[in-house]
Amino acid sequence: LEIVLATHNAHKVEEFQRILSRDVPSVRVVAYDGPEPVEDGVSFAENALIKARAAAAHTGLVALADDSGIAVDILGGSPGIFSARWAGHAHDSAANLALLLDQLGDVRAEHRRAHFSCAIALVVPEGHPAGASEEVVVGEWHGSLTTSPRGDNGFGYDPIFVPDGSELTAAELSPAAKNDVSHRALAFAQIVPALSIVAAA
Ligand code: ITT
Repeated sequence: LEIVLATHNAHKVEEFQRILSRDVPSVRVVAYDGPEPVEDGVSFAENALIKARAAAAHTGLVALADDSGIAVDILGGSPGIFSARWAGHAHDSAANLALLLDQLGDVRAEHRRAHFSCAIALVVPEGHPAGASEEVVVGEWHGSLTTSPRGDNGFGYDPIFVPDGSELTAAELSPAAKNDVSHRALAFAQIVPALSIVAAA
């Protein structure tokens, strides 16, 4: 099965490819280079569906999309769906996490709770042998935020996120260790059954 991965974020593509080749090796991923839809949903799930629908419509292929971000309890769930452009510049991770640390100031460790969310949408277009369908799943990864960045692996907010049960930040974990437990891995595990059915059709 050839599927199109509706993301322009190279880090997500890399994590997806590792997880896919581990869990559904019969799937081959092609990158999406068509027009980007306006992500005007109010949730990770809505935005993931918007992206997957656009990629499926443009390519005629089965599409997967990821919409994700980090929610900080004491900030009422921000940055949330605005995580990619929290400091105003899309994908400037250093600026985004510096702003977030600034906003938290010297808030004590027990009040620095946060979680990553990842919504994955699967859209099977009309005409596919499996029949047209849509499904969205969400995975969460809970932990707390450090006061300064640590580690070089991963991307985005990984250097300031310490998952529950770990002393290391997500950026200090190996890629394989992150992919065993992350919000993306948890969401992915939930979409595997549907993906396997589509792959077998
Ligand atoms: P696409 O829309 O092209 O997929 P994007 O990066 O713009 O790429 P999002 O709108 O879903 O995608 O933003 C996700 C942001 O959330 C991302 O840029 C990171 O800042 C953060 N994020 C998501 N998953 C993360 C992870 O596993 N580790 C660290 N930060 C993550």
